[in-house]
Amino acid sequence: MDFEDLFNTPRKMRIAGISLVFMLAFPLYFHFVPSLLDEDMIGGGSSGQSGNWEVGFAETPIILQETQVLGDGDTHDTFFDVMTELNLGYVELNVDCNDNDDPGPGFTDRAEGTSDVSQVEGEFAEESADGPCSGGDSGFTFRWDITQNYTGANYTATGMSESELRDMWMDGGTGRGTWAATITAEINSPPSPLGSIIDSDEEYDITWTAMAYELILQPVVEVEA
Ligand SMILES: [Ca+2]
Ligand SMILES: [Ca+2]
Repeated sequence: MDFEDLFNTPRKMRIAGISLVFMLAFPLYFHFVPSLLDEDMIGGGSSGQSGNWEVGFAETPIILQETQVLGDGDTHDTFFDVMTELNLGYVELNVDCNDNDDPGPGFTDRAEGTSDVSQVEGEFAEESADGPCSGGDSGFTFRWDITQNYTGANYTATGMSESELRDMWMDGGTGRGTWAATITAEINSPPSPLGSIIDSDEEYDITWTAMAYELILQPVVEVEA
């Protein structure tokens, strides 16, 4: 067949034109449809495609602070109600104290604590600790991860879908409720009649922090060389 025979009538030209459209349309169709299936059917929504992401956390701390002066063997119950629509990264209880009542070294007071997580949603381990009231990072700290492995540090995720990241960075609705702890004071003073006059109590700074956050995901745009 001569090449000219293909186009020598209007009808043949029209058929050739339609054929051309299909030749272009089918590869385009098969090029795009799998990616549509990926997103809408396989990945569950428009977030199914894997890629690289800048992962960040916009943090909003929820804080409760109180100060208690306690004598030797005194206890104080502290409570922290946590309710938020945001995700929770962690809950922390920090008890600080700085015993500077005694002249010279020694006879440092101490802080003791035990937690009560029975009124909190989810499974959390009880904590207990004690530490000296020596200023700086003294006393003790309890910390519970509400979102597993939460640090709040930004990072780049590679080869992950948006929904996988959202599943990873969520608290599962746990951590809400009333966090509680009992703090017990241990007061030490020089063994003399004046001892209890020199030092009979200590001031305890109690700080509860629930770190709430919003996940910030930004796709990393690949620039091909
Ligand atoms: Ca003391
Ligand atoms: Ca003291």
